Amino acid sequence: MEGYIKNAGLGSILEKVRDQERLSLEDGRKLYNCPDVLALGYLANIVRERKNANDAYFIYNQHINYSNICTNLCKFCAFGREKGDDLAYEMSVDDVRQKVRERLDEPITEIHMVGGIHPDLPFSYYVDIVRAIKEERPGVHVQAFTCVEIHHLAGLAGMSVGETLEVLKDAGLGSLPGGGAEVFNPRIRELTCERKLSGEGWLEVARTAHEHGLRTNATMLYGHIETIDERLEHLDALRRTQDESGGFLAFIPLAFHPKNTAMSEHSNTTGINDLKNIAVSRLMLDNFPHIKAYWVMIGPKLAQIALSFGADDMDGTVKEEVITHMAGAETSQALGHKTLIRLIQEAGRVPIERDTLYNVLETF
Ligand code: V47
Repeated sequence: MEGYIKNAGLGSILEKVRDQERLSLEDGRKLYNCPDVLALGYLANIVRERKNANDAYFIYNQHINYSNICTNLCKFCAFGREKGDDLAYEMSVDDVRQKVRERLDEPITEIHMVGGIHPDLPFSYYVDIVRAIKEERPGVHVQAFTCVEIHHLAGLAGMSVGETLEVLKDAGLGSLPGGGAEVFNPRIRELTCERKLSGEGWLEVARTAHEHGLRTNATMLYGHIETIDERLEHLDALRRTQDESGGFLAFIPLAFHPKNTAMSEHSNTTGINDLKNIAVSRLMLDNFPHIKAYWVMIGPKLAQIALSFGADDMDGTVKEEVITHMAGAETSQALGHKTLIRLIQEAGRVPIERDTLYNVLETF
């Protein structure tokens, strides 16, 4: 295998990976530019197995998107709507409660809840929806509100981000999902999401969450106008933040879905691009414990293969996914518990049902 990796031009990176030495941005460029995806997978798999052995995680979760009304209206997003739009919706606290009640017979351990940047819902609404979820399902872990939403909520509450997080924590918030990161570079933000919190602002909220004992995830939306260097800069910013705080749990590369967006002239990402982003992120983010292959975006079949290209997690059952499906995703909106186990076993990995914080619930 050593000869094969050398022939692919990655011999010096193989040595660094074996010696557990940090890869440079130049190494990252080499990896992204390497046409041999199997060589990338081989390297990423060394790190993947060192960190997570033969285990592949999944979770029994439920997604709730409390509202799609959004003032940011990012060009890559098919979910956000202006208030008054025919497709705009907003759940009341009781609607959110009802969503939880509908599935009380299922062994859901996590509720993943995000929405848009709503122009006029008060801070109390956000506290109340978290509280309502915990009242209906006291044992569930509420992973809710991206760093962008948290920044908005702090503005509504007239409090610091830290104080805002403390109030939400008291209401039952358990951790933050990784959305809203997009690509941190200001050029990309200017061209695709000019009203959104800056990359630096996103990282600052994540840092504050970590200081307040809340773990968070991180994402990168790839496959639109970003360059390889802008991807690497994004990964490097996450790596440096993680060096300081250690609070990130998982990184999830998000494949851009162009349909119904203001960027619909772009094509969908390819399988090779998806696998490259999984592999390169596993190699660059040496201080992230987990890399997720989000089956909703790349499809269950590729997510299964991604388990040999750096990923150690397939996310979960999900159900009623809206954000990617509004943007034309052709995957189903839910995967059964049994299907997830089968996908992982067939990939030659050991399926581990986890909770949000990666505590093992059951090994199959
Ligand atoms: O914040 C928006 C992205 C994110 C599109 O933390 C799009 O475990 C692709 O962050 N094509 C929401 N992506 C999803 C997300 C997520 C999903 C699963 C697990 C976790 C986690 C986080 O999706 C948004 C935005 O970055 N997005 N529009 C689109 N057209």
